[in-house]
Amino acid sequence: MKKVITYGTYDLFHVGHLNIIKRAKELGDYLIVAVSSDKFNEIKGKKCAIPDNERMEIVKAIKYVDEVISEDSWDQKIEDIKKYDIDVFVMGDDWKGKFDFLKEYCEVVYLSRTPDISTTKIKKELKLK
Ligand code: C2G
Repeated sequence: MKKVITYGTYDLFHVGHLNIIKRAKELGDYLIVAVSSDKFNEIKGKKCAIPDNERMEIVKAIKYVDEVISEDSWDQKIEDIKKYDIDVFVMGDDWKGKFDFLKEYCEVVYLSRTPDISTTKIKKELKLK
């Protein structure tokens, strides 16, 4: 069984998030999505509109997703890849090159981002702070 993993905040879930999850699943048979906890988002300097438990619930409900885990630190990826026996690590290409160090543990794939949609854009349009 080919296992795939991807990481993200998935705040104000939108079609860009759905596209990368769908395409990540197409690269294997089993997809794990690591969703950033509120605690970790503070470290990332990201203020979420939606709390982590709800962001995880939404991602869990997506038919392409087999398992959801919490992302609590930048450096849990190697441990996750070993712990979950991951074959493919996937991220949007806004991260291109940033995770090449994982190549000694699994395949690293950067997929093109969906244009013209982002959580920041949605917040701006809704005039959220
Ligand atoms: N994404 C995309 N197209 C968009 C917006 C996002 O393909 N229009 C992808 C991103 O490239 C990422 C995933 O959707 O792979 C989740 O995006 P975010 O929720 O913004 O996650 P991010 O803040 O990039 O956190 O350790 C990695 C971090 O947790 C990634």
